[in-house]
Amino acid sequence: MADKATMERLRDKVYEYRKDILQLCYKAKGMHVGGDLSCAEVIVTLYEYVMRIDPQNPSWEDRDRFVISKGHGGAALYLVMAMRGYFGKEELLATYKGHETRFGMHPCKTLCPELDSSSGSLGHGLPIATGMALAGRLNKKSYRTFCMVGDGEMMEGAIWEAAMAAAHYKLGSLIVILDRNRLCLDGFTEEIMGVEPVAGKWQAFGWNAIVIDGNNLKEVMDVFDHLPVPESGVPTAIISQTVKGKGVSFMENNPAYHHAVINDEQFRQAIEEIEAAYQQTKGGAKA
Ligand SMILES: Cc1ncc(C[n+]2csc(CCOP(=O)(O)OP(=O)(O)O)c2C)c(N)n1
Repeated sequence: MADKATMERLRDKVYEYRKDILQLCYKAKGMHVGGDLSCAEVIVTLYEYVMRIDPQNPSWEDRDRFVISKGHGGAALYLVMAMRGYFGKEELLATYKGHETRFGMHPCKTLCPELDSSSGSLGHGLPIATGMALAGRLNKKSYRTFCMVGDGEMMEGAIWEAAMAAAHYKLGSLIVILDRNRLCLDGFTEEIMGVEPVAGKWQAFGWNAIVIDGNNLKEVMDVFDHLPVPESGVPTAIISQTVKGKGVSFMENNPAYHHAVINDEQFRQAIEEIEAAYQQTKGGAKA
């Protein structure tokens, strides 16, 4: 269970993350900013609090694995890895999406070996993560495998093949975090291809389904503090209800900010809003 100092440290990291995402988006002249902002609390908590990792030894065999199946969120992953010291944040900020960079829009393990997997073609990350979890059991390893899936990505059939296989092979060490921000590329999921009932679908496939407010840091930390033990043999899907574009008024719930370029004035306003929210919550433990 987290103490107050840990919660405050994570809260500060979440604000730092949101400002850095905006900086990356502004500098790179375009990025999948909405979904990177929605998953802030979860991805920061995973890398700063939950996962058993060693940034000095990225290929440590016993490390927990993380696959960002919604691979267009590559910047989110690079950023939390930079925050943990896998590589320098300065290098990321200076080279993201540039020529000959190792930090392209979608994560590429060939260019960036510190990653656990490449991703980007929606639907492929969860099958990869399922294989990692199965390999862990066959190799008698105790690591967990975490996989972030988008709610638009739930429309890909391969997600459900993997979900079925994970339950069949009783992969209790596999944890999906479903970033339920209700938007996909160009609109709301329920208008484009309805995915509800989300929790019911994962349960019907033999998974634990736990619904949380994914933009509430305390709820996010709590759910990871109380994960079922891997020996339970049941994989877990955390349905993380979030707001796409969270923290920036003109981006929130706005399909135009799935992938967007932001101008000087928008960048200034966005940073001001994040900073103002930070000043308000400082002293409390709510991010
Ligand atoms: C197989 C495949 N089809 C289409 C795309 C293009 N694409 C990129 S992001 C996206 C929408 C994803 O929505 P969601 O999973 O909800 O992500 P989020 O809203 O969290 O960014 C699509 C269709 C893709 N990357 N891969």
